[in-house]
Amino acid sequence: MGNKEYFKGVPKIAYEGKASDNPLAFKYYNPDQVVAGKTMREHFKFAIAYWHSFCGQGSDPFGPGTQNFPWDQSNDPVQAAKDKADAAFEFISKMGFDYFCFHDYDLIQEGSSLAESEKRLTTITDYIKTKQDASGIKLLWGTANCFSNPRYMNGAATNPDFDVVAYAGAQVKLALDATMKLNGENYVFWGGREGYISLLNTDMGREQDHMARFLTMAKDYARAQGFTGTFFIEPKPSEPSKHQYDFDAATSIGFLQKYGLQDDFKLNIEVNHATLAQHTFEHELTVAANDNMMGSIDANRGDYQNGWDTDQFPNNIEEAARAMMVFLKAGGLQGGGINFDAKLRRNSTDLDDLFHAHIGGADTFARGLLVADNVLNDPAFSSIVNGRYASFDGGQGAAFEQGKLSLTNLFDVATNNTAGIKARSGKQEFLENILNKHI
Ligand code: XUL
Ligand code: CO
Repeated sequence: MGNKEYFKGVPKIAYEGKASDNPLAFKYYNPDQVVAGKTMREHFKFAIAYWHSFCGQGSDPFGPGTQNFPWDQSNDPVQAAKDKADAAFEFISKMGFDYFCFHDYDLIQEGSSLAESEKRLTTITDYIKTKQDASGIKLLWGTANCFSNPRYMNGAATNPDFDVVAYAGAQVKLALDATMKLNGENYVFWGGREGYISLLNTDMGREQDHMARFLTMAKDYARAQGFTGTFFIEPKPSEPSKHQYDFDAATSIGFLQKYGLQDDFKLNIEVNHATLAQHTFEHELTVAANDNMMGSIDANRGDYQNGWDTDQFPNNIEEAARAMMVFLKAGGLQGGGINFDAKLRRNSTDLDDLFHAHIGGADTFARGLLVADNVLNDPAFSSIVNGRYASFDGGQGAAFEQGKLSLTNLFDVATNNTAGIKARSGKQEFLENILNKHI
């Protein structure tokens, strides 16, 4: 921690249980509590998002920031970056979380040339490394912001101008260097403007080939430097582009498999991106888990009445519980953790609002995990799901699953079925009641 304390009067957040009235305490997130064989701390690997919590000051397309962070006052970019790092590490330590995530230019303002940016990144990563060593706080993943600078208005890896693609490559190289220097466990690609605004001016097939080529080069570079972590693609259907190539989990998995990237890349599933794609969070996790691609989670929530990425802090227990059922059945995440990619509302202007937001988010996931574990261990629940597929457990159903039947065999089975097809209830309402009982 630097000399200055930014979050004065806020102690380290402790678990006090649900009977506690202390707003600055966890009610459900008990890092040391074992659920389904692991502590909550191990299950979740909670991370804070540098950009929302320490960079964004509440600006939106209709007005400037409202939050006037005390660590963002210096006109000297290096001093401002160090102050921000001091505030971030103080906050993460007080939350008792183990991880953070960043974009390259969240850490320090981009320079006016690549050389200047590289110099700045070296200075700030040197500083952050000492803070990591002192606190034990780790880097869950790093990424490059290849979408804010106007040079990327037509995309980064998918830009129709090779000079921009090359610039993005240089930026990703520096972001990978920074991630590896800080012992990042993973590296993320969110395709900010990798998509199109109009198909009239876009060669989609060529752009997707370029994106795959770019990802392969980034992966090969990092592997050659000894990086053993996982790369994540973060699906999102639109915003800022009209259409993003990593539309949803199924589209992204198809893309990775088409270009032979599925062994090095997994998915980072974000709640609000799932709902923007007209899916549920639970659906996107299920699609990923089915292909062993459930890499990491960006935790937040949308607004049920709004069609944009509101990135609110998670607080929907049922949504979290359904997600944690998928999570537990899959045996957890492939290398990632739970990053709070969420921002305070523009009118949440007190410094303690950031604590309430993260406490609520962690408690929501903890409660979701406890509910999910109870539901999965409820015999009434599992017997119904298993029972629905019992006809495949033996006889001709098992032969079908094993690939031993032909279409003619199905014809014979159907013809010989003199008893007819019985109506079998899906028992949805019954199962919903069991879920709600455990909530
Ligand atoms: C944008 C988003 C990003 C990525 C990292 O919607 O989720 O913050 O998580 O670039
Ligand atoms: Co995200």
